[in-house]
Amino acid sequence: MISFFILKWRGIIFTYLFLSFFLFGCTRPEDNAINEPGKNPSAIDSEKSGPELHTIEISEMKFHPDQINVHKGDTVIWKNNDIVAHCITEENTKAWTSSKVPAGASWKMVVNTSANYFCAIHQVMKGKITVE
Ligand SMILES: [Cu+2]
Repeated sequence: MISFFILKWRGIIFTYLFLSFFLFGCTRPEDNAINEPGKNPSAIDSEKSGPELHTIEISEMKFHPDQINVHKGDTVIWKNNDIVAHCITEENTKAWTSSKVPAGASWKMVVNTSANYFCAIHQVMKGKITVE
């Protein structure tokens, strides 16, 4: 009778150990992947995401924002939400220009170097792009 109980408990204990081996075997690698030290998930995301898109709105005769920081190869898009046409022109050497951007239209450019720019139609309108 006693040996029967011992065998029964042995069976339960072995079953428990057997199951827990599989349960821990399945869950532990996932836990480690999530909590692995030195790996910041957001840092990995930012490495993966390629060139960014920056939007500058043109309204009330101003660029909004009038200063932005970008990474080399990012795209900047100017959206003319004003009621008149504007242009986006490199200020110092006129290295590049959008030509006339009608009201409601937009123009975009891949940025590789820092630049001061302005609207050649309304020369008080100025902006700056800094490549970090
Ligand atoms: Cu303008």
